[in-house]
Amino acid sequence: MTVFSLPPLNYDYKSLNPHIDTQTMQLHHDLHHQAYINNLNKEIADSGFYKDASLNEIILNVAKDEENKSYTTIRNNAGGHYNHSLFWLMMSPKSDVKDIDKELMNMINESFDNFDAMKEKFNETAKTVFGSGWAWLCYNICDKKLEIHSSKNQDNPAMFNSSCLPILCIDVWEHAYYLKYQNKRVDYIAAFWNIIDWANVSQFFLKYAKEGRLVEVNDDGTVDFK
Ligand code: MN3
Repeated sequence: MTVFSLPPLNYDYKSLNPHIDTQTMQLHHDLHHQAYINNLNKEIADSGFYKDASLNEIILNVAKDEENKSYTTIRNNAGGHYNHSLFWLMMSPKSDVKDIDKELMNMINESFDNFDAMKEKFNETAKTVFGSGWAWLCYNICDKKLEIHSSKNQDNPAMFNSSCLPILCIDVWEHAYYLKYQNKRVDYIAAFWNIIDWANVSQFFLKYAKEGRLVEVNDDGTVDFK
């Protein structure tokens, strides 16, 4: 049976300060992400549903299993494990826009006219998620363009459209920002741009999305950049 586990962060909890505070990182990683993993492991153990599936297989197939009694629990918690695993890799204390690969920058310019227009659309989408959810920059393999989407709860865009492959995301659940920013979600979204790991985002585009593949998150939450 597949057992899912928590990936370590590639940086210290405190290293994203002042943009994301230490306590938020600790609670978010150690407790919130771990809870999705625990709930996912328990549901699979109890139900036998998806007992030998990889995390990517669950993400890409769960929407077809709406009739299953484990559907909602698996959808929420597999989404939680996948999305957070990716989110930790989207961030770095050594963020530098110069790390954006040229091919990705060309795709941004082609899809949105320019970088700032993409950023503005991403921010507006993140700001207007009602309740808990995420905003996403995705590569659409049919249109061969980048698109921006939002999702509710722990849904991932690829669950409902396997042509829509995420390369960048922001968690806008209150647990991601409330300790430092309280109700000022907009300030958290603005700060996020100071800690984006553009080298990793570029790899997600080049090695996965552009090749028509959903970023492969291993069952232990790590990603192989191959
Ligand atoms: Mn979260």
